[in-house]
Amino acid sequence: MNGKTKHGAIFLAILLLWLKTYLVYKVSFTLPIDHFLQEILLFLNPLGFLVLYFCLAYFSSPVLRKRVILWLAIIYSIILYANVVYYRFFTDFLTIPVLFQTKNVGDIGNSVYELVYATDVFLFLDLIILAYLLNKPRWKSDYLLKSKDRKKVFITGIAILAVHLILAEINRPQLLTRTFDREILVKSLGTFNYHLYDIMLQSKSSMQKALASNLDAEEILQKTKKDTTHDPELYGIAKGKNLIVVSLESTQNFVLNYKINEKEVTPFLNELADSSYYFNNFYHQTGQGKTSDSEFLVDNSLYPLPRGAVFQTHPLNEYNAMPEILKANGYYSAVFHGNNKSFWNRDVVYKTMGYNHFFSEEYYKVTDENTINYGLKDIPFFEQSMPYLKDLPQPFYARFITLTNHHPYLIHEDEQWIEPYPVDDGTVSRYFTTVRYADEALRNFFNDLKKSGLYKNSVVVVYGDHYGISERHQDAMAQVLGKPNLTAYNQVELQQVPLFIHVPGKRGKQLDTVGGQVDLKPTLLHLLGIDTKNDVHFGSDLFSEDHHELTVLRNGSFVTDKFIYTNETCYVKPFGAPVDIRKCEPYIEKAKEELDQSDRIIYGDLLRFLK
Ligand code: GP9
Ligand code: MN
Repeated sequence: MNGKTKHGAIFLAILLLWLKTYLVYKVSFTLPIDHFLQEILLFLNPLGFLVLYFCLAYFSSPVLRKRVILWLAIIYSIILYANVVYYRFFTDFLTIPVLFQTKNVGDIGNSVYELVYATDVFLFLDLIILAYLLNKPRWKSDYLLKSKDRKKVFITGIAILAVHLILAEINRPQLLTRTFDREILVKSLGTFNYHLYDIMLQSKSSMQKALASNLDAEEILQKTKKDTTHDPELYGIAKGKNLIVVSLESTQNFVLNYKINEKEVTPFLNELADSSYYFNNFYHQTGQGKTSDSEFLVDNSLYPLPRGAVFQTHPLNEYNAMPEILKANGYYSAVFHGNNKSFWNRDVVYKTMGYNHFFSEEYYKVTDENTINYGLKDIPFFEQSMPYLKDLPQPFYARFITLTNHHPYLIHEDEQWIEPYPVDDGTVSRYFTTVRYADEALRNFFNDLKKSGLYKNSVVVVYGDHYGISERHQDAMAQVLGKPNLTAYNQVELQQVPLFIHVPGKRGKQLDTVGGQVDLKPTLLHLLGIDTKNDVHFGSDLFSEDHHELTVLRNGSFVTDKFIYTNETCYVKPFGAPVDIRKCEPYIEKAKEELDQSDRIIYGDLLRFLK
């Protein structure tokens, strides 16, 4: 047997999967490459892992080895493909907590058809080639491999991985300790090393609670600023009034005042901007938990987690959520949502957060006609909610979660009140039609609130939960926004969601204050005259003159009154020219620290030490 073919089968598998992974990086993921080192890293990053991974085949008996190699290749390919499909929907990579959320992922029903392409079979072509080649007698050589040679392969794998990690660290110092952005992790580490890293994070976070002590709690909670600044005129202006909060599914700020064929996409929201406080510089700060993350932000003024949905991973933590605080002030609280109660683990979390009642799907008359996509359509949802709302003991805190404007943005023809946007991208094109529908649903709801007399007695808040159009649609979005192309700066701007706060007796006003969902809790409590000095929160009152103008997004990008920081670049507003990084430096550490502290509170379940 000559030396060359000894490891043949393994090398063949490594080579095929290596090339496939690189191809997937280039075709299926959008991984911006800023310089040559990054391109080298991207090319190299599957290799070290693959060599070590296929060393596993050496543990099998020589007779079975070829079969084991094939199975290893199949498993690798399935994980890679799962990432491709997940990426198509979320522009993000899988994490361990997300894998345990399969119930919700399964529920994306309609969306899945859009996410699996016929051409995907090419992603498995290498397996067929591999199976065919391994069947040829030439690869028999692997049977005779000596243990000395196996060691050589293993050591080569370690060496490649070491070189790769050193390059990755040069490219981005503190990669493993300070990075919240999965895109950078995958780009530098590679999909599979990243998964291993993720498994490590998972074990670490599980241990953090067990190891957390009163002392940690004191240290972190000391550091967490308790921003209690407020506007003296507005503080307590709605004392004793009801609080109604509406979450608008996937609604981004750019749809406001947008027209298609001279027709407004959001005629009602545009009117609402005249009769309430409208924040046009307001950001979602959600991560993988999407809607549930936005709910978490609003009720707790803590950041959601960098991986997975906090609703799923930490539902039984001790929180000091809005419903609990309001309960202590005589309020009754309820959530209304036309989807099944266990989606995002809501039924469990709402109890933890102190809600008195959850009106989920089972409280509504749901028929084939009045549902689309995920569940009950927004118009019947609000209509059927009204009797329940009127019966709640007052004052109440009521949250409504809309649903119709959800990917893949489906609408019945007779309810399509605006033309789809003329662009060759179905998602972007249809998006406008479901936004238009949700806008009408909201108009009806406000009319009903007025008729019932609740309107004049309630603070009504409406906000967008998170983006609806992911970065994957940037070509179509550039067209929508009339720009030649979209920059990283534009992508951050696109994370703006609308926020309206209607305060009885107060006229409309547009506010340019930079803020995010984390700010809602102190803002709303202050309007109701409830002080926040003993509450652990990361937000600050949007109406305060001293409002903390640093809005940190969950991936570590941030926005201040003057700058936007993303992809390690500092951009100056309003046109987004890149500027010297030093301009952003004062905030970079702060932003990281804020996310880090919030994470430590959740992982360690530190609020339990406060009780
Ligand atoms: C599901 C709804 C949508 O109940 O809130 O969730 P999302 O996919 O947007 O997180
Ligand atoms: Mn949502």
